[in-house]
Amino acid sequence: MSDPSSSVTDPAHLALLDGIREGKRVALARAISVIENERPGFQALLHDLLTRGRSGGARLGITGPPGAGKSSLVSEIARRWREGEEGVGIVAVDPTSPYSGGALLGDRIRMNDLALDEGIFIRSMASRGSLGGLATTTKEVLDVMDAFGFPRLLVETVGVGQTELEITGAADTVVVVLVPESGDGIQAMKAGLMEIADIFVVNKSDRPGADRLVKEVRSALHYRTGRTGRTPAHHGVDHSRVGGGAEETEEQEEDTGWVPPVVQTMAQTGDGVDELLEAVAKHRQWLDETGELERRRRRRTLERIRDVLDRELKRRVRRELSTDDDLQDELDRIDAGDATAYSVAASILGRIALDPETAPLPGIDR
Ligand SMILES: Nc1nc2c(ncn2[C@@H]2O[C@H](COP(=O)(O)OP(=O)(O)OP(=O)(O)O)[C@@H](O)[C@H]2O)c(=O)[nH]1
Ligand SMILES: [Mg+2]
Repeated sequence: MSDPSSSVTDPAHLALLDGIREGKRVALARAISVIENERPGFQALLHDLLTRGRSGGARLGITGPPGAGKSSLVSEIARRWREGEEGVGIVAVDPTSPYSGGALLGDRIRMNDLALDEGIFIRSMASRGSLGGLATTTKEVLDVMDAFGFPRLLVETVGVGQTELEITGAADTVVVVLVPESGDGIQAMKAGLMEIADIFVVNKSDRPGADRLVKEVRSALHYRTGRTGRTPAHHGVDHSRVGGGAEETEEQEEDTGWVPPVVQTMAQTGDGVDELLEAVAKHRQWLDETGELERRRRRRTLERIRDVLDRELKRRVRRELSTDDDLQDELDRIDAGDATAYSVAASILGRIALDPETAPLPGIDR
């Protein structure tokens, strides 16, 4: 039975909502496609899914340079969670191609027979939506998996500049994977990874230079915390303020903060993955106890409102100005000195806002 208060009007989408409620994976897969392709009514679908309940699944982000072993780690982690019978939703984000990274993950998972596991759902996607950045769509797909009821969510992004940093908008806990080769230690500082990492992994510990990299990262972390008397500011938040008054000593401040541990792994063999999961659990406990989880989630929600607005405005502008022809009259008026790009933009904005067809988000009452 469909919910009479639903904002979804499309019968196909109503069927998807029912299917998701009944735990049907095929409905989940289709709903994700609707959202990924930003098909008409996708916002209403998300709205309904999110208002009807979330599992509040823990979101673990894995990022790092190409080939660092992120997918290998993801499949090892998923396998362990499944041994504990927990459902796992996985999103693999590929910055360049919608296929290669995800296909690789798919292969790896298949090797481990994980893809056949009903408790695991894997989706790979491109990092850029048609109108958003890492996007909003990636985060929405995680939301859908959460609404479906997966208590564990994993998101893998290949760290290339911004996407690496954007993972903080998608995950509660961010794991940055580094490898001994290619001077990653130094690069990490440059790319701002120090700020976003909750946990560092030095993978490919079988390779030479692993111990040195661990030391490098540790000393960089120590330098940061030692110099400022604070734990690293994470996600724009000054952790020294978490749960403490101004008169606290530096030592006490550090006790309430989080110093990212550095864990060594060999993802290929699974060595160190148990230790990594212990660190993840500890971080989660820290998030809960300090109220940081709540703060991070609220910050993400705030970001989401901005993202959705941004995307919706772009969408409407595109619809309004689908071809250059739409602007010929305005161009003439600008030529004649009766208008400027600014006055034209202002009047288009007014039109977009007032159009009764497009003013509310489709299917959602104001
Ligand atoms: N020697 C060694 N190789 C590893 C280890 N972990 C992963 N690899 C190998 O590194 C290669 C890349 O592994 P992936 O797990 O696909 O790495 P990734 O970071 O997901 O790669 P992209 O998604 O393409 O960026 C594969 O050939 C793995 O078998 C490790 O601990 N030691
Ligand atoms: Mg991968």
